[in-house]
Amino acid sequence: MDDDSTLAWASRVKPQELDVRPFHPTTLPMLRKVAMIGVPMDLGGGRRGVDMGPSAMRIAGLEEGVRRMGLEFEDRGNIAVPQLESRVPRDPKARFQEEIARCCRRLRSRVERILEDGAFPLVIGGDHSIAVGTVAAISSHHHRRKEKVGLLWFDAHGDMNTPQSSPTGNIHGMPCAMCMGRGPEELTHLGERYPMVDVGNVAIVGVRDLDANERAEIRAAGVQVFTMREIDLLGMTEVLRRALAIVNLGTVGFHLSFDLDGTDPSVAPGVGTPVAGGTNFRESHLVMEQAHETGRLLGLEVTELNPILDERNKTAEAAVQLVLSAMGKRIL
Ligand SMILES: [Mn+2]
Repeated sequence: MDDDSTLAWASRVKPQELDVRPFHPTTLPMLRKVAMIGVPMDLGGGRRGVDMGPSAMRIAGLEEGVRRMGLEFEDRGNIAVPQLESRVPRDPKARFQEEIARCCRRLRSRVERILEDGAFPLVIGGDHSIAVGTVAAISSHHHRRKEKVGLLWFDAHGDMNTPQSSPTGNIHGMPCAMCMGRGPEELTHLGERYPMVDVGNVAIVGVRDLDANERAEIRAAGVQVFTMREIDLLGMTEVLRRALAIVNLGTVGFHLSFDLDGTDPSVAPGVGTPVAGGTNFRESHLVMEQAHETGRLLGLEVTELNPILDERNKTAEAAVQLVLSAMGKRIL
């Protein structure tokens, strides 16, 4: 962010206003069954490889790990995504928008089915553009029950661009803004509720790489961003306490959209867009553990795994462990 006190920005909400305890009563069922959907999507990014993410997670033992925790696991396969080579982007400001919207609509209905079945939706990407479909599903499902949802966005980037601000036109740099109603209608109106989430219920954590015009977008939106600087200054425990208070304020719970590039490349080298200076191994797990601890996690999505850039599937194996932490795996 700009040099005018990032800490003051992150501290806009006073800690005393953020008592994490008195949440709205929740109607969430106990987590018993995890249902996974793979989305081999790479139309939203500038580099090939993240379409292999779902396979790499399966190979790294995701199902076995979840089952070993005593939970049921159902692999509901992959969403069909067109091959990048077979397509030509129509709009350079929002590349492959039609294709991405089509896949996200498909993903939305698949995730809604999982929620109706009373299972926990686990979405494995794929580039981060898929979050529009996942969040649309979770938002719509609860909107029909007159409930609001929050969004915890873990990422090295803001994903707050719009087609106007984006230097690349890659949609994976825009989904967080879209979930808050900023961007092309075809994607922002993908759910039954507009916006899918209120800006006051969104927290972005782990940011360290923003585009020049994206900073203005963040300020215009008024979304709460906790950059790596806040994590350094306040510690991950306090940052998560504040972030979780925001996503749970007046909501039934929240969705966690976890971009693996938020984690430092020393822990997760195999990601779409690696950026130095990310959260370490334990800080990343703490995000998952504290999210689980609230008992209000509505869905989890892990994105931007790029097996081509990985070292012997190290990032996929780390990602599986992170998922297990979010499902309630404990050290002791
Ligand atoms: Mn992202």
